[in-house]
Amino acid sequence: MKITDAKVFVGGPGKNYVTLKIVTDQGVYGLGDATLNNRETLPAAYLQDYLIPNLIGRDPRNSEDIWQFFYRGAYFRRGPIAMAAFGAIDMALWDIKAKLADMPLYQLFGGKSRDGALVYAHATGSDLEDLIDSIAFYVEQGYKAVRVQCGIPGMPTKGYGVADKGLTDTPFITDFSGVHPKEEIWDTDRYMRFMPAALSEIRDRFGPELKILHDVHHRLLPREAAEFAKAVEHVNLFWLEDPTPADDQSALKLIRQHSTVPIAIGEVFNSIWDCNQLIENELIDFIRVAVTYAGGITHVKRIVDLAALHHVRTGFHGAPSHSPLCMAAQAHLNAWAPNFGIQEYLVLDTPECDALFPAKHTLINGMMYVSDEPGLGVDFDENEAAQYSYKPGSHPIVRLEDGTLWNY
Ligand code: KDG
Ligand code: MG
Repeated sequence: MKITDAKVFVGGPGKNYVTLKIVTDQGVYGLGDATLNNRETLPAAYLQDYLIPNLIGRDPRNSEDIWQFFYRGAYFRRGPIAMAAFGAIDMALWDIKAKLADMPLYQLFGGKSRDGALVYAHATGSDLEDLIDSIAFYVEQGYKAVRVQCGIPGMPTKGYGVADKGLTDTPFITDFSGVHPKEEIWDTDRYMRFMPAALSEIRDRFGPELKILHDVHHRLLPREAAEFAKAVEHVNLFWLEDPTPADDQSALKLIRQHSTVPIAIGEVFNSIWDCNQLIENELIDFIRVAVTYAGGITHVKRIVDLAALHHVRTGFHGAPSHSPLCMAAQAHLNAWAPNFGIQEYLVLDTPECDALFPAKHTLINGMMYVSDEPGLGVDFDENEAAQYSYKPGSHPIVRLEDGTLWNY
């Protein structure tokens, strides 16, 4: 069996999805996602210029050897662009493998450990009352877990994760007016004065059952993060996400010394080498890698297995950064993983997105049910894709009030 062709498509409804299609001499094809948010043309070029020419003629069933060939063969290892490109190839090869077996992908990992996987929604408000309305909206829809992000009084711009248009607006964060980023202003003191009390009030309003998550989005220094984690301990958060930028992994020790609040980190990690020490030293509770950014199913499954040895559960990234293909790969891992925790999931199933990526995975009452179709269970309509193309866009950047550049 041989790979005869592979194509990359960039574009989609409201997003620059990077979709890879690998075609074989037996008519079976596989699909993968290489969408690297706001840098989409780069994994696409890596695939087109270097990886695809080396894929043609290989046996697609040898997904492990192909992964090692690209990872070791590049000499310069890791990095989000390369790992997203390898991730798409790997996802597509697992898709082919499961289609050949005529099984849904989770069967190749060891079958289902659960029927539905818990997901969390994003609640957002420009102030606390708005946020409470937004949480109530998701609770009424049956969600058991909600991430809560709030505008901070007195902060000149809205703060991370706060949507522009009210309670159900998806904060896509990409500004498609070009590659020059908009600027936001961050003020740690205002955040530290407001957010712990706001989280307490949310807990009081919604009671003990609701799983409440909050994303600091890398904004605090280690000592501040420890103070924050201590201050919110009584709120009983499901997790506190990215309290500090995790490049300095020893910072997490300080948080642990001061608080038992569960910590979730990893959406910017792209390899096991970014998180093995955090996991082995049991400094985190949830690992947030995404199948796309972290080298595909082959590599992420290794991270999940290492995490399981250290009581670290999964909480894969699922912002509207990834295409339904990555979300499906994660849904199959979620169905299997003995150490599954939760899945971030923003409903993107607009009619346009469903037409581009037809699939039968379902979301009912805040639980995700993986489809039993062979493979990933997501298709890609090339005729639909023909109407989309790449649109330049950017994340905002963040500065302190005096102009100092800060962490987005
Ligand atoms: O591209 C950046 C986004 O994926 C990120 O800001 C989303 O932090 C995020 C989250 O938790 O979903
Ligand atoms: Mg996050």
